[in-house]
Amino acid sequence: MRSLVVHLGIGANLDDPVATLTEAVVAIGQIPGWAVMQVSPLYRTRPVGLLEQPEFFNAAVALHATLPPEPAAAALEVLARVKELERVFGRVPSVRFGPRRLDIDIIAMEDVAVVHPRPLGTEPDGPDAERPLVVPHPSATERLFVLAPLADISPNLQAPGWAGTARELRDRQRRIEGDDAAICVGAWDVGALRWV
Ligand code: PH2
Ligand code: MG
Ligand code: MG
Repeated sequence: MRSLVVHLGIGANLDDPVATLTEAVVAIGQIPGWAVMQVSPLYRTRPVGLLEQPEFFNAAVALHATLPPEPAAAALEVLARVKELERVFGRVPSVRFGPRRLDIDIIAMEDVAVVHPRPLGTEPDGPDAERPLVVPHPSATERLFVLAPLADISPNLQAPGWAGTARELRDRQRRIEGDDAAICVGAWDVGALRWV
């Protein structure tokens, strides 16, 4: 086993998204062998993909995880853990890009670069179940809702294949999507375990 820094993106836009994300951060920290290092500010974000749906809230989490040394095995283990959390939080299968109660995506895992078929049951989005697991996340660099919180906690992160650091990519994406696309609405309070 080895310890890896894992960056996760979390998002929600149904029911009480802020409460869901708050509870999700706490639950992520309770996974055996995982330790949360940093929780980003919370952002209110414009829906990407399917526009006619409630606005999202998004954040990013950096954690240390004890994982198998082999990259694909490590990525599959993280995927299994986050899918289990999504299930616990009551995510129901939905259309791709559609509304969701809790979405947890693997943004990056240090030097891990993996494309691997998804194990059955880890992708609830119906017709898209055939999409492979890809780490780093294939569209992270084109989404301000991922880059804005990520750059706040890990500005110098440059995952395999990225053309720049999280901060550089965030700045570029902000110019493309505009300031309204992701608005910071709170900072994580480590003592209170919520955004304030
Ligand atoms: N997630 C999606 C599709 N669109 N838009 C925003 N603003 N935030 C998200 O987390 C999001 C999205 C698919 O997972
Ligand atoms: Mg997602
Ligand atoms: Mg997802």
